[in-house]
Formats: sequence, structure tokens, C-alpha cells
Amino acid sequence: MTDPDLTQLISGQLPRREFVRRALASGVSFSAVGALLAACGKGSSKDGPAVAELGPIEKQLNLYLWSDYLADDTLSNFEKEFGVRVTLDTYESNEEMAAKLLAGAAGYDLVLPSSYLFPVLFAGDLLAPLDRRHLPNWTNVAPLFVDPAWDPGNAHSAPWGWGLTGIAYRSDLVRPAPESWSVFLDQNYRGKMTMLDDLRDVIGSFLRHRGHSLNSTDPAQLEVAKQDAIAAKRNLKAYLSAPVKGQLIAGDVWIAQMWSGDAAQAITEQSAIKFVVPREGSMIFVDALVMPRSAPHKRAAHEFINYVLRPEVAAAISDQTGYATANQAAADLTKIKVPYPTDEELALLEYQTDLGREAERWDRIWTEIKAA
Ligand code: SPD
Repeated sequence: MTDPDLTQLISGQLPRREFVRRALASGVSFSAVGALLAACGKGSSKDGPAVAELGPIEKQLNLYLWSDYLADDTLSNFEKEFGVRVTLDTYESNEEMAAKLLAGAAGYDLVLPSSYLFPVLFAGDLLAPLDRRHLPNWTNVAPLFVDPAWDPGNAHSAPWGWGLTGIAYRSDLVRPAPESWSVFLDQNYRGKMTMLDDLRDVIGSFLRHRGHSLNSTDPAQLEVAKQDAIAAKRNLKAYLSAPVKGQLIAGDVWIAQMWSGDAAQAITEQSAIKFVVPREGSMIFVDALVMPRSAPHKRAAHEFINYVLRPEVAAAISDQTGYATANQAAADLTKIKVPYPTDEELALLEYQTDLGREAERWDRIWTEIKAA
């Protein structure tokens, strides 16, 4: 990307998508691209074209979702009932998914970002509005997730589930139980610990460890978080997200920074695994289905959203994945109840938010941590 690109973008001579393509090709991070677009007033597509009429349901549906976020029969039942062939690609971080979409990956009908990513997705003009006429099951969405700040009126998204970031550990191998993010600085567990391969979770947890917001953009606070993360890295076996479950179950990893649902999945296979939210506080997140503007099968995408909004389908997903559902009717059906945090618990939790132009600083820090 060059300065003339930016000038052309502002004057309307360079289409937004071409600008994004060139910026990413020249090494600018996706979050920085989002911030640039927003700063140039090219950000919001929220008032974009009205919803086009959708035709008959297509025979294909291409999903791009977080790994381990479905029940075993979610897709096969949908395929059978609707006569649609479903393909599933998975990702392990919001950043991995957004970089792919911003780089122009077309063909996906639905993706499942966390709420903090919405400003970037809007800035990239990546989202198509949803047509509520094809979502009669919308009434099942829990009131708490209706009209969220990140997507006013839920015009572009359907909430899926929510969870927390915490520490999963083997209670038979780790004593005393970890209760602070500082456990990752403990050399006694060198080689037996992992942290998420996720810059927001790693840097965010060390910010919380020092008493700061996990969305901090303060350079001094970030510098200390970076030093902590680098010290912790010496003790880590790896940065590994959802796929670490197998190692924790096998006992090759004893302590892992983990998302609550993935920890719950591991616990069903190894009861010695426990999950704790550190005393300094942690992240709470909501993930929501969105339809890329380039989605080739928009009617099938709507049918799928409507299908997962069925109480029994959403309940099965929640029961198998361990993530709390955003579906009120499903919450009444789940075998395992995951109540939304009380005000007292919420005081310890923070939603991740978009970092705007400071995302670049975070990206740089993450690169330095990875290289250390
Ligand atoms: N295996 C499903 C993981 C879902 C995690 N979603 C959000 C993470 C936000 N840091």
C-alpha cells in the first residue's frame, strides 16, 4: 500500500476492496486496515443496500467456523432435512479468519466472529444484512443478545454463544490450584503449559495480571504486558488454542490458557481437568454468525441460521461444545446450565473491544513476543 492508494481511496478513485487487497499485500495487518478505513470515513456499511430478495434454497452451503463449535449431528441433520451439501472450514482465531476474508477469500456463506471484530468487518464492507423474513425462529434469541452495541438491531448477525477465557489444569498434577495468570510465569511448570495462540487473549491476560484493562492501548502498560508474556513464553510448551485439549487429556500438558467451552469438552473426557477464572479477571466473549457480502448461497445461509435458532438444535450444540447458548428457548432445554455471569462476576470480566488504530501496536508486540 502506498500514500497515493490512501489518497485515491479517500477521493473515491480506488474501490475499498482493492485498497484492502493492496494494504494486506504490503504487510499492513487486517486490524490496521480496518482502522484506516474507519478513519477515512470508509468504515461503515451498516446503512448499505437494502436486503435483496432471496431466491429458492441453493444446494450448497459453505461454512467457516471456529473449530469444535458444533454438535456431531448439526450439519448432517441440516443436510438431510434441507437437501443441502455443507462444507466446513475451521479457524482458531478471529485474526486468522478476518485476514482471510479481508484478503478476498470468497465462497463462504457464514462465518462466526467474536463481537470485538465487528468494527473491522464493517470497515472492510464484508458483511451482508440478514433478512429477518427468513428467520422466523429469531424470537428464540435471548433478550440479552438482542440489539447489541456491536451490531445495532442485529442487522448483520445472529448470536451463537458466549464463553470466558480462563485456565484449564490437571488437578491431579498441579498443586495448589492455579488462581492467577502469574502461574504462566512459574518455572516449576516449564514445558507443561500452553497459552492460546491468540494475541488478544495472551496480551490481554497479562494486562489484567497487572491490574489494567485487557483492551488497554497505553504504551507503558503494553510494554510491561509484553515483558511478562516473553518471560512466560520461556515456560510454555507452545501457543495452542482449541487443539491443546488432547494434550491436556493425555497429561502432556498440565496447565493451559483455554476458552470455557473447550475446557468443558476436555473435562468430559478427563475428570481431573478443572477450569478456573483467574482472580485478576478475564475475558468474556460473544460469537455471532454473519453472512459475508460475497456469500454465494445466501438463502441456504438464512435457512442454516434459522435451523440453529431452533431450541433443540441450539441446545445440542451448547451441550456438546460446553459454550453457553445465546438462545433463550434452548437454555431451558440444555442438560448443563451455564448461567450468564452475575453483576459481581461480571465485575471481574471484560468484553474485548476493537482497538482501532492501536491494533497495529498490539500486532507489533505480538510479533515481538513470538520472535523472542
Ligand atoms: N472452539 C470454539 C472457540 C470459540 C472461541 N471464541 C472466541 C474467542 C475470543 N477470544
